[in-house]
Amino acid sequence: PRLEFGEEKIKAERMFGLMDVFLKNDPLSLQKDILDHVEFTVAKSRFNFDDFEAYHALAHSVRDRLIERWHDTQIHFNRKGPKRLYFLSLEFLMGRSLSNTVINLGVRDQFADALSQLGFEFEVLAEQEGDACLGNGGLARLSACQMDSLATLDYPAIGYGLRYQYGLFRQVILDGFQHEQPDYWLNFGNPWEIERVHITYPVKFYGTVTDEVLNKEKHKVWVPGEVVEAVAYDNPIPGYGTRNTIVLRLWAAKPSDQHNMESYNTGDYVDAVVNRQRAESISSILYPDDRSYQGKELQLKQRYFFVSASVQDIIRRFKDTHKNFNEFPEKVALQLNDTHPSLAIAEVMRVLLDEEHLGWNRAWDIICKIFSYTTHTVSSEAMEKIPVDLMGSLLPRHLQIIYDINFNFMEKLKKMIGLDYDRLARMSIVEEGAVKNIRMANLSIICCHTVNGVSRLHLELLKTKVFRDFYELWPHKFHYKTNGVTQRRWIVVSNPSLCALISKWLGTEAWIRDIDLLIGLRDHATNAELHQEWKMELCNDLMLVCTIGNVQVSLNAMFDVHTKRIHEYKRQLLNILGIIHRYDSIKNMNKNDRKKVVPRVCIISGKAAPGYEIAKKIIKLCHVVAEKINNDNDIGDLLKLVFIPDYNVSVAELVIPGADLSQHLSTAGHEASGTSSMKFLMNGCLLLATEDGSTIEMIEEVGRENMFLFGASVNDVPALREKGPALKVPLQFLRVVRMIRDGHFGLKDYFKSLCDKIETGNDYFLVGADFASYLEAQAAADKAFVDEDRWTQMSILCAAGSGKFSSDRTIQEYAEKTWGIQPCRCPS
Ligand code: GLS
Repeated sequence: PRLEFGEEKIKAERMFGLMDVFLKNDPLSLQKDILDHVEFTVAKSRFNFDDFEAYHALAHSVRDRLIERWHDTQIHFNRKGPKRLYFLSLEFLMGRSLSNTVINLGVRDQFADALSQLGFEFEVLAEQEGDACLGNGGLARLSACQMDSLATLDYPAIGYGLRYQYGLFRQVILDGFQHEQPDYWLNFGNPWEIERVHITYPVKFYGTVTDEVLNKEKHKVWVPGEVVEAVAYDNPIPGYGTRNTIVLRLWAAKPSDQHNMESYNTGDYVDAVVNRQRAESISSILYPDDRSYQGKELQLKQRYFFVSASVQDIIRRFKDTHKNFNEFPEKVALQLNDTHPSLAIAEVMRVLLDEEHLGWNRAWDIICKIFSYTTHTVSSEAMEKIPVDLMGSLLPRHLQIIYDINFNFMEKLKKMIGLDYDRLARMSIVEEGAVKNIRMANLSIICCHTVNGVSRLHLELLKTKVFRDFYELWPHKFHYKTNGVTQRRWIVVSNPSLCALISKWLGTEAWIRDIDLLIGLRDHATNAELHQEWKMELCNDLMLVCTIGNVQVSLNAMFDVHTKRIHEYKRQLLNILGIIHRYDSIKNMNKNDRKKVVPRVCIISGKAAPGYEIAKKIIKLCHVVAEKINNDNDIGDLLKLVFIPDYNVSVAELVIPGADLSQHLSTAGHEASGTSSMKFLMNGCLLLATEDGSTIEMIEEVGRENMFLFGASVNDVPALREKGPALKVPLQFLRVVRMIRDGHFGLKDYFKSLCDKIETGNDYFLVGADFASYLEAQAAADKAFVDEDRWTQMSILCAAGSGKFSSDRTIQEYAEKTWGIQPCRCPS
């Protein structure tokens, strides 16, 4: 039963009554707030401050408004006591906060006016903000979009993550090679977070487990060898069109007072302090590899640190209002964003057993009701494994618990499937072998009530391949929620002119909260007046052109964009080979034929993991090819190739609105979902894509005729691979690979290993096999582009059909079908 806090309730009611006398949004109040922050927060004279200082003062004034709403939301949630969602993710790619925040709070124009009277321009100040890059790629940006939707749809949710001091490395290109530089993003302060010095938890590592008798019952006691303190940093996340503001709570590691006290008496005081300081390194760095687990001690420490602090916080919040754990599953839903936070399962079990003394059966019953898991991976090889030795030394009690869970599961499984030892071995949490490992995906499937894939095709692959054994055992556990992205960031913030155009033609701004309304654009898809305005919008590539920098391009060209992490399966190489083919063809054309060529500006952008050699060679190849083409006067404006360095959320916000065509070339069956395609689609950009991940669902929404599809389907892939050296590849393909091998672009020895990778018989990602159909799709895009009306109509239909790919839809499905949470809207 909930405790009633009579006093607090009365206080809270009084506060709601006072709400409208709190922060005001008229120009004078805003100006006063900004100048107050200049003077007292930034500590500059209000008569003399620059853009950067103005940005900080502005951000603090916006933050004040966020805090006010967040407090109100918290009070409301506390009064209502709804079931809460706890979203655990090791990565959040938030990007910039200012523009998104003022739009969600509905105060953008007010702030812009107030600033202009002070002599500042909102857009200029917004440019002062750096990106918060606390994540690698799609998975991390998805978490950010989902937080925006959770707040907007009024769900009582909290996000938990790590406050890395170094975000994803900055990519610097020197002589065409990628170099990595640390992103010490907190250097200039972060106005969007609130440090909670009083919200801290001890996190234990190493040590031993002993038995203790308490009330005649035996209990395990973990005596740690090291203790580190977790400090909370809160980042409020405002909803759009609602007062609700939720929080993303990020943990930072600090030395603990309980740490190694005795060494202070031994005379090595300075060494002891330096040692203590090392604790901070736990949360200092984001691992830059987006698809593999390194098995490093620090990485495991980091994961447990984040999980332990979050679980303590969740249980503390629950115990504030509950005397026992009976209602825990009705009040708590824990979402594991991939297996990265899956140690939370063992941690909750440990707390319930060893600290709350609930007994195995009760604790296990709770575990099975509260956890859900989403996998973002398509291959078994990429699944996370933790060496047993490492786990045993760092987290000795957790290893015991995982062994116990596994023992119970294996016993049950034997009764169900008999002594099929191969299958038992495959399904066991413990992988036997030279190095024994804990399989975190198996742990997650066994303990979670629901396992979600991120697109319909992804679920199919999970059922038939990756998790087949488990699917046959528990078909009811497996579901999918196709990913989505937030239209607030990806249209309203990043493409304001398109936003205005859509609102004008739909006659409402309601689509910003209710994306299904976008479909209304279909009614105007052939309207000449809309075509005229839409074309103007499509031509508006200026921002993109500015981003490209010093390469001269024609505004009439087709802007063809390929932006994402560099991976062999994403096949940036296919794009570059296609560009070489285009270059070679133009070179061999006569004057008349050249007149028919559609001018192209090809843009590629993305980071390679620092240790991923082949990916780095792809980046270098892109640069040498660009060097050759862009300096060939004979080609002129007909073809340009540009690599934009340091792809991040802010670069995406510039590039996506300016793109005419975007490429999504993963070998079918390798992209779990893909989310950048959704952002392009919403912006009316046409897609050139394989039938992979969520693209299959896009075909249903916008129609095959409005996309440029190519390549082997997921069912064709195994047979093509099997052909090996007998696989037929087109002559054009052999020719372009030969050009690289022969040193047409220089560095032929350096690129040899890259060419070997796509040699027939070796070509795992089927670059050669898909080349002919890729060129056909490219030709179809050229043909459509010259027919302006057709292109415009296709573009309108893409935007109109993109509604399904809003994260609002994704979150609503999760809330209703997986988490069992209800909206809880704060009165406004
Ligand atoms: C990823 C997948 O590779 C993407 O296809 C997917 O869109 C994304 C979000 O679900 O998750 N998995 C991963 O490890 N990084 C990703 O971007």
